Amino acid sequence: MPELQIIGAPQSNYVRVVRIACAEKGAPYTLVPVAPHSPEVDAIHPFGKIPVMRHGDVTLAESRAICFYIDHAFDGAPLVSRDPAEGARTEQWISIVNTHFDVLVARPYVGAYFFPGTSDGSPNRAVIESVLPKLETQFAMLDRAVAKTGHLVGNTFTLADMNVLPMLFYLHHLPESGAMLRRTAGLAAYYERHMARPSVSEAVPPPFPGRSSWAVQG
Ligand SMILES: N[C@@H](CCC(=O)N[C@@H](CS)C(=O)NCC(=O)O)C(=O)O
Repeated sequence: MPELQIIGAPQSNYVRVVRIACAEKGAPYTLVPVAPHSPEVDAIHPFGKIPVMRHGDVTLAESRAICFYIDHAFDGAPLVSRDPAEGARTEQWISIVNTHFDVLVARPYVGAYFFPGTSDGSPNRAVIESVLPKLETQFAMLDRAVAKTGHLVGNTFTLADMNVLPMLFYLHHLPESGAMLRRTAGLAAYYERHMARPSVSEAVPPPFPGRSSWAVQG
């Protein structure tokens, strides 16, 4: 079998999702740790985003498509149930998390700390304050979703869980969101439990370039 390459910096949430998926499937891969818009990435993703993937003649962009490929091309337990309703529920949670939680709340908040766009590089308080009420609502929504089984879908660890955990990792390490997560008991227990899973803990991202740790001042 040709080498499976996952291409993208390990700090990326979505690179981590794909790495967790590979580990869950037992699919060996080589990480090519390059930034968005690198030539290797631009050759595959129309907008230069990471991750992208190369496996022999197969090249793919977008984490969901890459995970589909890994799920179907490799042996191992399915990442998404083949049962229509259960599989669709997994897709539903991936879509909700990617189009609402990530884009509207988690990404602007995390960006306000790590890519603040302020003249002195300090956290962008205007963005942080505007997003915090929405974050509370989104945490409550996720808390309800995992309340019954400790998973987003059914009683197993699916791609829906793999998809949200890397986002929660950043939120856990930042001041207001970390405190909010710890106050949201069910979601906090969900986070701690699944962070300890080998596929997840083995893909902990290194700090962003120029930083020595994830510790951040509010
Ligand atoms: N929908 C894409 C999102 C990928 C994405 O936004 N990647 C970020 C890093 S986490 C990126 O490449 N950002 C650079 C940019 O948007 O220019 C996926 O699921 O793969």
